[in-house]
Amino acid sequence: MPQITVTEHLLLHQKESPMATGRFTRLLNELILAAKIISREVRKAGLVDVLGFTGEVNVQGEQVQKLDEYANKVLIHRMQRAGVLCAIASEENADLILIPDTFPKGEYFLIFDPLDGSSNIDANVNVGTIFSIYRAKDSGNGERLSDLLQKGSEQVAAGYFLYGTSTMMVYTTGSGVHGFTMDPSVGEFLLSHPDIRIPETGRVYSVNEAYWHYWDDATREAVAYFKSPDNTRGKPYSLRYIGSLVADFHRNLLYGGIFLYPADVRDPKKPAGKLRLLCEASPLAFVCQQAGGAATDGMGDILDIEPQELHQRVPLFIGSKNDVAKVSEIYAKHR
Ligand code: AHM
Ligand code: MG
Repeated sequence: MPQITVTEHLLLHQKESPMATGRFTRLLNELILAAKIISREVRKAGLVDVLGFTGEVNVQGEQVQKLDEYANKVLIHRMQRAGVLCAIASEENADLILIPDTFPKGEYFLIFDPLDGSSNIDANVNVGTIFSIYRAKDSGNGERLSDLLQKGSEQVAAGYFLYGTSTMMVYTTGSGVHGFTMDPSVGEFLLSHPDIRIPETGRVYSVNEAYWHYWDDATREAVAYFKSPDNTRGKPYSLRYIGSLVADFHRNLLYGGIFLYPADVRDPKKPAGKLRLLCEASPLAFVCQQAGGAATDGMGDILDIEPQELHQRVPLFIGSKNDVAKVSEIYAKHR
């Protein structure tokens, strides 16, 4: 069977788009190269001295691990040189990262979580890189936040690299979701999951249920629904929670299910939950929507939220369409 590489796939799709200039393909190719470098490093994590905390604290107030830092540096270094970006933003950097004058600039804005789930690295659990791409608004030069912050529905592309039992790339440009698996013998991502569709109703719910006491009534009712033998499925969903958003999301995308990270009413630092709108929720919401699923913050579609700041957090309920609709229905009842 002929194998389609991700580069071939990008070129074929580029041909179908009248807007295509090849610059966007270049952007994704640079991103793929960065991910291959990160994947190589993640693979040898147990062999070399890259595990453990550096002792530093990132912009979110969390301890940074060495691999987070490495992934962040690789992405910034490569993407600043891509020649197609006007600015970059990372979960690990408080401010926008500009393109030095020595490199050509472009029209795209890239935002990423360099190594999502990194608190699991020491236990050899799957981690991933989540990315989101926008075109800068016409109004400015693409170096001011106001030129760049846009709602998720404006994304040009989004996806993730999952460093799991194999390394995968899953992405959308707004015409379906496609998954590629890295063949390590040739160092290429090969099309393995064309046109991924998430089942309309899932069989898994994924949430950190230890926070039950800190949830509001709507969240408790929603989680109780998925556990109940009397739900519309007629039996409880299975609980699966890795604690790596990108890995939990990927499993639910393939098998059907819902991932929940609600607001924590106890913790004043987490009134909007833990996850970040721009580098986690929006890109996965775009992928999910393109696979036939949905994502809400309990009030409305994640993709319709106008961001106010770079590191804004948001409650996230994402996955199979009917399961997300159930959560929205319960939240609406409690308003
Ligand atoms: P990170 O981006 O710093 O790794 O944090 C986000 C991670 C998600 O991958 C995961 O879903 C969540 O934190 C788990 O949080 P908790 O331990 O509160 O359940
Ligand atoms: Mg993350």
